[in-house]
Amino acid sequence: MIKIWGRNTSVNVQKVMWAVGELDLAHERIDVGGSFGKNNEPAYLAMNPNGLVPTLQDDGFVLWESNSIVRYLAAKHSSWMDWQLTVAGPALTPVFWGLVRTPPEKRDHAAIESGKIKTIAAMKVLDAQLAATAFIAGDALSMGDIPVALMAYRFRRLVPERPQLDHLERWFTTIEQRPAFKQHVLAIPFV
Ligand SMILES: N[C@@H](CCC(=O)N[C@@H](CS)C(=O)NCC(=O)O)C(=O)O
Repeated sequence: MIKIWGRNTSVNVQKVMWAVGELDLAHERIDVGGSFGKNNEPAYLAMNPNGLVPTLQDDGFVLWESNSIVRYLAAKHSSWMDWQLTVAGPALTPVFWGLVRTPPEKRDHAAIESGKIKTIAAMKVLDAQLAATAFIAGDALSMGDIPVALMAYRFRRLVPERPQLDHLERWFTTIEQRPAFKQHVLAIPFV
Protein backbone atom coordinates (compact mmCIF):
# COMPACT_ATOMS: atom_id res chain seq x y z
CA MET A 1 0.00 0.00 0.00
CA ILE A 2 1.32 3.48 -0.81
CA LYS A 3 2.12 5.93 1.99
CA ILE A 4 1.81 9.69 1.67
CA TRP A 5 3.66 11.73 4.24
CA GLY A 6 2.20 15.20 4.78
CA ARG A 7 -0.48 17.19 6.59
CA ASN A 8 -3.76 17.36 4.67
CA THR A 9 -3.88 21.17 4.89
CA SER A 10 -0.91 21.52 2.52
CA VAL A 11 -1.92 22.40 -1.04
CA ASN A 12 0.89 20.23 -2.33
CA VAL A 13 -0.31 17.28 -0.28
CA GLN A 14 -3.83 17.99 -1.55
CA LYS A 15 -2.63 17.58 -5.16
CA VAL A 16 -1.39 14.11 -4.34
CA MET A 17 -4.42 13.13 -2.27
CA TRP A 18 -6.80 14.23 -5.00
CA ALA A 19 -4.88 12.11 -7.51
CA VAL A 20 -4.93 9.17 -5.09
CA GLY A 21 -8.70 9.63 -4.68
CA GLU A 22 -9.37 9.81 -8.41
CA LEU A 23 -7.34 6.66 -8.95
CA ASP A 24 -9.06 5.01 -5.99
CA LEU A 25 -5.77 3.73 -4.57
CA ALA A 26 -5.41 1.98 -1.24
CA HIS A 27 -3.22 4.27 0.83
CA GLU A 28 -2.16 5.57 4.22
CA ARG A 29 -1.52 9.26 4.85
CA ILE A 30 0.73 10.21 7.76
CA ASP A 31 0.56 13.68 9.32
CA VAL A 32 3.91 15.44 9.04
CA GLY A 33 4.77 19.13 8.77
CA GLY A 34 3.12 22.26 10.16
CA SER A 35 2.00 21.73 13.77
CA PHE A 36 2.75 18.00 13.44
CA GLY A 37 6.47 18.67 12.89
CA LYS A 38 8.76 15.68 12.24
CA ASN A 39 9.66 16.92 8.76
CA ASN A 40 13.05 18.14 9.92
CA GLU A 41 13.92 14.98 11.80
CA PRO A 42 16.64 12.71 10.37
CA ALA A 43 14.22 9.87 9.51
CA TYR A 44 12.09 12.16 7.35
CA LEU A 45 15.06 14.01 5.87
CA ALA A 46 16.46 10.64 4.80
CA MET A 47 13.39 10.31 2.56
CA ASN A 48 13.04 13.94 1.57
CA PRO A 49 16.18 16.08 1.98
CA ASN A 50 14.11 19.25 1.56
CA GLY A 51 12.15 18.63 4.75
CA LEU A 52 8.94 19.52 2.91
CA VAL A 53 5.67 17.68 2.33
CA PRO A 54 4.48 15.65 0.52
CA THR A 55 6.64 12.56 0.21
CA LEU A 56 5.40 9.33 -1.38
CA GLN A 57 6.56 5.84 -0.46
CA ASP A 58 5.57 3.02 -2.78
CA ASP A 59 6.96 -0.38 -1.91
CA GLY A 60 10.43 0.93 -1.02
CA PHE A 61 10.41 3.58 -3.74
CA VAL A 62 10.48 7.17 -2.42
CA LEU A 63 9.48 10.27 -4.34
CA TRP A 64 9.08 13.93 -3.42
CA GLU A 65 7.89 17.04 -5.29
CA SER A 66 4.12 16.98 -5.50
CA ASN A 67 3.87 17.33 -9.28
CA SER A 68 6.38 14.53 -9.78
CA ILE A 69 4.27 12.36 -7.49
CA VAL A 70 1.07 13.14 -9.43
CA ARG A 71 2.83 12.30 -12.72
CA TYR A 72 4.22 9.08 -11.25
CA LEU A 73 0.79 7.95 -10.03
CA ALA A 74 -0.85 8.82 -13.34
CA ALA A 75 1.81 6.99 -15.35
CA LYS A 76 1.82 3.94 -13.12
CA HIS A 77 -1.93 3.55 -13.21
CA SER A 78 -2.37 4.27 -16.89
CA SER A 79 -0.59 1.04 -17.74
CA TRP A 80 -3.84 -0.32 -19.17
CA MET A 81 -3.39 2.06 -22.10
CA ASP A 82 -0.16 0.30 -22.96
CA TRP A 83 -1.80 -3.08 -22.37
CA GLN A 84 -4.18 -2.16 -25.18
CA LEU A 85 -1.19 -1.41 -27.43
CA THR A 86 0.86 -4.47 -26.59
CA VAL A 87 -1.67 -7.20 -25.73
CA ALA A 88 -5.28 -6.54 -26.75
CA GLY A 89 -4.55 -4.62 -29.97
CA PRO A 90 -2.14 -7.13 -31.54
CA ALA A 91 -4.48 -9.99 -30.64
CA LEU A 92 -7.54 -8.35 -32.16
CA THR A 93 -6.00 -6.79 -35.28
CA PRO A 94 -5.91 -10.00 -37.38
CA VAL A 95 -9.52 -10.69 -36.43
CA PHE A 96 -10.65 -7.19 -37.40
CA TRP A 97 -8.70 -7.08 -40.65
CA GLY A 98 -9.66 -10.61 -41.53
CA LEU A 99 -13.39 -10.28 -40.92
CA VAL A 100 -14.00 -6.61 -41.72
CA ARG A 101 -11.40 -5.48 -44.25
CA THR A 102 -10.79 -8.67 -46.23
CA PRO A 103 -13.24 -10.22 -48.71
CA PRO A 104 -14.41 -13.71 -47.66
CA GLU A 105 -12.49 -15.52 -50.42
CA LYS A 106 -9.19 -13.97 -49.32
CA ARG A 107 -9.47 -14.49 -45.56
CA ASP A 108 -6.71 -16.20 -43.57
CA HIS A 109 -8.92 -18.32 -41.33
CA ALA A 110 -6.03 -19.67 -39.25
CA ALA A 111 -4.88 -16.13 -38.41
CA ILE A 112 -8.43 -15.09 -37.57
CA GLU A 113 -8.93 -18.10 -35.27
CA SER A 114 -5.59 -17.58 -33.58
CA GLY A 115 -6.41 -13.90 -33.07
CA LYS A 116 -9.76 -14.80 -31.55
CA ILE A 117 -8.11 -17.16 -29.05
CA LYS A 118 -5.57 -14.50 -28.04
CA THR A 119 -8.25 -11.82 -27.79
CA ILE A 120 -10.45 -14.02 -25.58
CA ALA A 121 -7.44 -14.58 -23.30
CA ALA A 122 -6.82 -10.81 -23.14
CA MET A 123 -10.49 -10.07 -22.44
CA LYS A 124 -10.42 -12.58 -19.56
CA VAL A 125 -7.57 -10.56 -18.04
CA LEU A 126 -9.63 -7.41 -18.48
CA ASP A 127 -12.67 -9.09 -16.95
CA ALA A 128 -10.63 -10.06 -13.88
CA GLN A 129 -9.49 -6.46 -13.45
CA LEU A 130 -13.08 -5.25 -13.77
CA ALA A 131 -14.11 -7.68 -11.03
CA ALA A 132 -12.06 -5.52 -8.66
CA THR A 133 -12.80 -2.01 -9.95
CA ALA A 134 -15.83 -0.34 -11.55
CA PHE A 135 -13.69 1.14 -14.32
CA ILE A 136 -10.27 0.13 -15.55
CA ALA A 137 -8.29 2.11 -12.96
CA GLY A 138 -10.77 2.65 -10.15
CA ASP A 139 -14.25 3.91 -9.34
CA ALA A 140 -14.34 6.51 -12.08
CA LEU A 141 -13.76 6.54 -15.83
CA SER A 142 -10.16 7.46 -16.66
CA MET A 143 -8.22 7.90 -19.88
CA GLY A 144 -7.21 4.25 -19.50
CA ASP A 145 -10.78 3.15 -20.25
CA ILE A 146 -10.76 4.72 -23.72
CA PRO A 147 -8.32 2.49 -25.63
CA VAL A 148 -9.39 -0.61 -23.73
CA ALA A 149 -13.11 0.00 -24.30
CA LEU A 150 -12.52 0.28 -28.04
CA MET A 151 -10.96 -3.18 -27.98
CA ALA A 152 -13.90 -4.52 -25.98
CA TYR A 153 -16.32 -2.95 -28.45
CA ARG A 154 -14.72 -4.62 -31.45
CA PHE A 155 -14.28 -7.88 -29.55
CA ARG A 156 -18.00 -8.01 -28.71
CA ARG A 157 -18.94 -7.37 -32.33
CA LEU A 158 -16.43 -9.74 -33.92
CA VAL A 159 -16.38 -12.67 -31.52
CA PRO A 160 -20.00 -13.67 -30.89
CA GLU A 161 -18.83 -17.09 -29.68
CA ARG A 162 -16.98 -15.45 -26.76
CA PRO A 163 -17.33 -16.80 -23.21
CA GLN A 164 -19.56 -15.06 -20.68
CA LEU A 165 -17.53 -12.22 -19.10
CA ASP A 166 -19.88 -10.65 -16.57
CA HIS A 167 -17.62 -7.87 -15.28
CA LEU A 168 -16.64 -6.77 -18.75
CA GLU A 169 -20.32 -6.73 -19.77
CA ARG A 170 -21.31 -4.67 -16.72
CA TRP A 171 -18.55 -2.13 -17.44
CA PHE A 172 -19.25 -2.02 -21.15
CA THR A 173 -22.94 -1.28 -20.52
CA THR A 174 -21.92 1.92 -18.73
CA ILE A 175 -19.42 2.80 -21.49
CA GLU A 176 -22.10 2.39 -24.18
CA GLN A 177 -24.29 4.95 -22.46
CA ARG A 178 -21.69 7.71 -22.57
CA PRO A 179 -22.65 10.43 -25.08
CA ALA A 180 -19.13 10.82 -26.48
CA PHE A 181 -18.83 7.07 -27.07
CA LYS A 182 -22.23 7.04 -28.79
CA GLN A 183 -21.31 9.98 -31.00
CA HIS A 184 -17.75 9.11 -31.95
CA VAL A 185 -17.79 5.31 -31.92
CA LEU A 186 -21.23 3.69 -31.93
CA ALA A 187 -22.59 6.01 -34.62
CA ILE A 188 -19.68 5.30 -36.98
CA PRO A 189 -20.12 2.45 -39.48
CA PHE A 190 -18.09 -0.62 -38.65
CA VAL A 191 -15.98 -0.92 -41.81
N1 LIG B 1 7.78 22.02 -4.65
C1 LIG B 1 7.36 21.28 -3.47
C2 LIG B 1 6.91 22.26 -2.42
C3 LIG B 1 6.55 21.56 -1.13
C4 LIG B 1 6.18 22.57 -0.05
O1 LIG B 1 6.52 23.74 -0.11
N2 LIG B 1 5.46 22.05 0.96
C5 LIG B 1 5.09 22.87 2.07
C6 LIG B 1 3.60 22.73 2.37
S1 LIG B 1 2.59 23.29 1.02
C7 LIG B 1 5.83 22.41 3.31
O2 LIG B 1 6.30 21.29 3.39
N3 LIG B 1 5.93 23.26 4.31
C8 LIG B 1 6.50 22.92 5.57
C9 LIG B 1 5.53 22.32 6.54
O3 LIG B 1 4.39 22.00 6.16
O4 LIG B 1 5.93 22.13 7.69
C10 LIG B 1 6.22 20.32 -3.86
O5 LIG B 1 5.46 20.67 -4.78
O6 LIG B 1 6.11 19.22 -3.28
